[in-house]
Amino acid sequence: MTTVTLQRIDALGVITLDHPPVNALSRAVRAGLLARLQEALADDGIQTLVITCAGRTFVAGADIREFDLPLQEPHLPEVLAALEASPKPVIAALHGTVLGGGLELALACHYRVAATAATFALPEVSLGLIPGAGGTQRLPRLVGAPLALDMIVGGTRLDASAALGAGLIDGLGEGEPLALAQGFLRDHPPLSPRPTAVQTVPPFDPDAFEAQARGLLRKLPGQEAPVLALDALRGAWQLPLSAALQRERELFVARRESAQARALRQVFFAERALAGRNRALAKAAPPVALRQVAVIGAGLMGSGIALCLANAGLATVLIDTQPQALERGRATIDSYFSGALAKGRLTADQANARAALIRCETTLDAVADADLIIEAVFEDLAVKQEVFRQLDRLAKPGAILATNTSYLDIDAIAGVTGRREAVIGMHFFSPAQVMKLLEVVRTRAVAPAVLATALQLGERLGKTTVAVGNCHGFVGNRLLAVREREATLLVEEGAAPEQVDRVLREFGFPMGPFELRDLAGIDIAWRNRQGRGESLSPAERACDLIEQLHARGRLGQKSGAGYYRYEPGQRQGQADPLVAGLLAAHRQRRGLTPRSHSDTEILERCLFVMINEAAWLLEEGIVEQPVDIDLVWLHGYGFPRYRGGLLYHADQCGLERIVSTLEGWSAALAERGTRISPRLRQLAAEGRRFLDS
Ligand code: T1G
Repeated sequence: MTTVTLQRIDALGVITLDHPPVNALSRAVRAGLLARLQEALADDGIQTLVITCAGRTFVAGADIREFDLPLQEPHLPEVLAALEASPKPVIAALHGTVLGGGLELALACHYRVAATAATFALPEVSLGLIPGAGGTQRLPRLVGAPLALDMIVGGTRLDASAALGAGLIDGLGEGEPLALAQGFLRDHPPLSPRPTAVQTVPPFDPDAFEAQARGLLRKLPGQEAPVLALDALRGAWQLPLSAALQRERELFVARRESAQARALRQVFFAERALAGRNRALAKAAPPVALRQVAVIGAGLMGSGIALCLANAGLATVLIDTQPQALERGRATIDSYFSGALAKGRLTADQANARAALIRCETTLDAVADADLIIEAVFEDLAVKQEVFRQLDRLAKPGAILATNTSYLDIDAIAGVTGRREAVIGMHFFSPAQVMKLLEVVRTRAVAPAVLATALQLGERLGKTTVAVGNCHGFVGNRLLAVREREATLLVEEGAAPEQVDRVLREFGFPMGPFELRDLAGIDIAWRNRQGRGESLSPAERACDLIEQLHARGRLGQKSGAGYYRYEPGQRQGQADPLVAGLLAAHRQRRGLTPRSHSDTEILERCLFVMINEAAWLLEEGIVEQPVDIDLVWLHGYGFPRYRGGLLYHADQCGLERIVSTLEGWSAALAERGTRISPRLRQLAAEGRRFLDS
């Protein structure tokens, strides 16, 4: 139910927007605001106006759901221009997350007061857009060009005290926003209109500005919106106001239709739909109450998981039977909190309270009171099975036993316990306290309440939590293995690792498969291949580059050399002639005549085999919806967000073209035991898309 009301309190006209859940500026809200404004201006009893919002936040932006519709009047810039032109002073009374069009609305008011917990941002570029209602013109006039650049192009968010210091708001305090506005009015009589747009941008160093802009754009490769947002922003001092506003509007309207904006909108709503599905699952089978959680293994993953739990306010016992490992884990935790304190992310009280939630122990007996136990020990099936035998004996009845394994068979782990229905996978990504993705892996016997508990915990930890089935590598790592295999076959055929990495980096991945392998460690891949034994196809087994590098002690960044050579302290590798020689000798041994590959072939080979494997994941019921696969790779593997996700991208390519391309490789695919998924063929034949299915 949407309402925009005007209430008179003495000579104050209070316009209240009420459009749950976040007061997005839908057409109805814009029309209501314009109508109430005109009523207030016509009412001689009203001398001053206040714009405020009901509910949990002031306007959090334009209504994203309208962006796929034709533009509808009244357009936001016109509404805000009318507001700013008001002959009566207008105060914006702010609280919650004042974002996008909401901040632009506030900027068009003459004064702004905010609750101390309010935050401010123009996040449009994260949606492939630019501020489209005067934000690029009014913000720099209030806060200056450098901070406006950080906010508009860099996505910087300000809290209320920073906003006050920057001149974005004129007052802040505890309590109801309307009361704050009334107090401000009392303390500043008489207020007069103060249009923002007629002010000028405070002087700044243009060279420093351009250097700052270059630095920001370097961090946003491939994204179109930040470049255009910067272009619009420069208009604030390079163009007359009306021309600058016109340019901003033209750029914004064009952005709405762009492929990148469509893709980013798709991701925005997919993330929220997933959270809704997880909440529904948790309602269907009430989760187990978690009073205490135990983590087994204080290594990088275990201590990261303990941090996630403590940050979510959960009492945690971190257990490692190796005292030195436990000390290292504790040190990791303490340095995390002292770092958060130093950077101002946490107050001293918050940091101390969270650190105190983590108790360290050296005996597995300490799991006795835990409602959930997350195992994060060495990635070896026998080792994990032994730990689960002990946990099964020591954990209290009803306790849930979770494993953080990243690809091992969880049914084989559950099978050694007497409580298979209570065993589940919770695959965190490293570093756990940073990475958003959590794969919750169902076993054959898992109880619905156990699944619900893990999903609810994932949401509580702020993770993108995706329920997946049990198979080698689950969803994320199974697709990673397919991409890695294809990349390795490409270099066996004659491509250089640095070419493959460049192509995938230019597509938008943070790094290519060989850079990633060197980062994660060649020894991890070596152990994985050893563990896969029989399941390696002859073609994969023959392509033993990993074994050759491993045998030479080239373990990647950690040993100074892997596929690339690393100068001491350098994370950026250099192509290594030794590896080129090793590849040439390998091809010779295998009787392969090296050939060149186009960038297009490299990209399509890597992506299309992943898309085919993703279709198999759907076919096998490992994952419920195509969008889940997209969210796994967006949040766990750096798939470029502005491309919408792996299967969203497949839909943009066209499934028919993908199938016909795969059929062109069918002989090579057959050699490595890969078949084209019937699901993919069917969708292509019916002219459908993954994300419609
Ligand atoms: N439009 C439509 N729906 C929105 C929305 C929006 N701007 N923001 C949130 N929702 C819905 C969301 O889909 C979900 O719906 C519910 O609100 C709760 O959201 C002209 C062009 C505000 C920080 O980018 O960052 O203004 O799933 O689960 O975690 O220049 O939502 O319940 O059906 O995220 O508490 C700029 C986007 C738009 C802000 C709240 N604004 N939203 O987070 O709840 S472009 C944004 C958020 C623009 C102007 C330009 C967050 C939040 P459902 P939620 P939350």
